[in-house]
Amino acid sequence: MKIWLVAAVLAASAGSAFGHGEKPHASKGVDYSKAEQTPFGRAADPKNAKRTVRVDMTDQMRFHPAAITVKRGEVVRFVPVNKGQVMHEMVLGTMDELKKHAELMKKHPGMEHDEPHMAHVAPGKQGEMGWQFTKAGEFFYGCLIPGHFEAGMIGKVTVNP
Ligand SMILES: [Cu+2]
Repeated sequence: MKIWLVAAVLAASAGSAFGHGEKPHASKGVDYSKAEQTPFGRAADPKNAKRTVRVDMTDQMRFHPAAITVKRGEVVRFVPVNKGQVMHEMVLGTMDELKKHAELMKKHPGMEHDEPHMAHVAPGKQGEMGWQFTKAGEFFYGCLIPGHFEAGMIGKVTVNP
């Protein structure tokens, strides 16, 4: 009986921390100690970042910078800034995952979602996202608003061992 209760509470809290569309952005209400390991790292409290990377997003469908280099284990505080007139988002992932996700967004343009590895930023606003790159390799960030990724709105994160 007790075990079931604990499981239910855990499921409920995981749902609110990593669920879809409930949080204004990733840094709020996330229990980082429970952050899941993904193929491209894990969510981290932006307060623990020693480095802030500002990423401008433009209606020319570009990120500036379009490439960054980090050390494995490093926690980065990303501050995506929307310099354009339309919605943009910064979604971290592997190239495979971003491509799949972009396809999904095309089929369901109204799809709302919010997870610690993504920040949706309205025109003129800025977001915040903390991420720890726990694996060496090449990862990416893309804007998955339909059409943007295909237009080249993509950046690369090189994680050195
Ligand atoms: Cu965009």
